[in-house]
Amino acid sequence: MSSNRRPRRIVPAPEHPLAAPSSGRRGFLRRAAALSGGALAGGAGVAAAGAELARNLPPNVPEWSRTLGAPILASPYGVPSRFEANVRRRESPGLTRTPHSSVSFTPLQSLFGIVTPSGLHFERHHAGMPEVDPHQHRLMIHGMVRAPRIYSMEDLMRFPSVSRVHFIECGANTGMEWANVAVPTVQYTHGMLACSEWTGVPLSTLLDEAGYDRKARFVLAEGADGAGLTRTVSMAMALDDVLVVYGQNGEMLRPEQGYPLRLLVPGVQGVSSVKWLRRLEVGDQPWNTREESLHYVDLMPGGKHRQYTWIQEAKSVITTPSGGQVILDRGYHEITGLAWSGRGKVKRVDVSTDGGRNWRTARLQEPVHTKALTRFRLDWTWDGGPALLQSRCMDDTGYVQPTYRQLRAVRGTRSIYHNNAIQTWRVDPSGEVSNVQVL
Ligand SMILES: Nc1nc2c(c(=O)[nH]1)N[C@H]1C(S)=C(S)[C@@H](COP(=O)(O)O)O[C@H]1N2
Ligand SMILES: [Mo]
Repeated sequence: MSSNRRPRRIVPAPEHPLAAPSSGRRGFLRRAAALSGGALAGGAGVAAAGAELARNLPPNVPEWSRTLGAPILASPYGVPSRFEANVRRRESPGLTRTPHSSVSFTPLQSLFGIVTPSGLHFERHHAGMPEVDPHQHRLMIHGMVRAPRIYSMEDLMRFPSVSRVHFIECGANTGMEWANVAVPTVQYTHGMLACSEWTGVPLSTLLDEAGYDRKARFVLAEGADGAGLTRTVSMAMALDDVLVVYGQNGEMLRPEQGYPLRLLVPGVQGVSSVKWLRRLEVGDQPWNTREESLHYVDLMPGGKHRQYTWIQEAKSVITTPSGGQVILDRGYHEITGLAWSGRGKVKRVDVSTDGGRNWRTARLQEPVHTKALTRFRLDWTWDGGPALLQSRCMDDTGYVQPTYRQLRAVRGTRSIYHNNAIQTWRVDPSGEVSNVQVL
């Protein structure tokens, strides 16, 4: 019961992506709901009888109200309650051959607001996670610059800094769903996605400092991991909003996110945000590295590959109710989810409960940041009948998130990257929510 917002009313998804929902547990929760009156149709709360109220008055207080609690510093670096143990990153079995070149997914179904707790930020490593000593780490800037530089972390942290909220989405997010439904929960369909407040130095500051050549058009970023991951970033982006970051949600980056230094390319597919950043080379042509010629290219219907598609276009997904959850009773439910666009701000999110025939505009949580996750919410009364839940994002360029039919007309069904189609969750009269595709 621990992982969900309304444990009594919506049962969390099974922990294992391939595991059948545990009917025993669900049965228990149904009974519990019935006993406490939670199954009352239409009731958003539980009406308590007089006897129940009396049983809840002092001296009838819970066990933990009668004793001393744990002392301070029970945990010098705080961790979540043990009752939240179900809220965790998960790996999709069989997705990759080794855990060193794999992905763990963010449990989007369990999160509130727009910030991903650092410990739940999805991980994507090409050659495992290096342990980088911040005292020995250096960032080199060279190539078409007047004054090549090598910075220590102390040097970098002396520059004027900025903090900004941005999402990171792997280009392969939702990539398993191109041809048909492949995975059961939002953690696996959309969980290569996270959003943090990042702190660091604008790349433009460092480029100015090195005196970049005005004829330069690209910057190569290289990571210090065994993969030596390299990606080309355009000079236009580099001078616009790219950051060299060391801070994540108020503290130093987590090792999984590139401690002690990473590139952060807002709005662009995750691979460009090179972790454990050690080298920046300024040049006048793209480098066509392995990760931008062999991988991270889009296979188009005609058989050609499209290269350098950087931007993560407008996209959204309902996180509650979502695949694998069970709605226990009719009546009021809040539909909520996340929307984002690599081009700017989310302007509007529409929600449909009938597979796209009728749409209502959702509330957006303020403030809406640019190139950041945006929380949307809509009131819904479930009448107990079948429903098809969808969300559709529009960004401030006017771009509207496509249906699967629209996306496939352009991209076919054999791609891996950049699937931003409208997601559908089917609600059965039993209350079970599952992943389906509506064209
Ligand atoms: N050096 C290095 N940088 C990297 C990677 C990597 O394996 N090595 N993976 C990339 C990919 S494919 C993605 S999607 C993002 C993921 O960032 P995260 O692990 O912080 O979620 O990091 C990118 N930066
Ligand atoms: Mo990625």
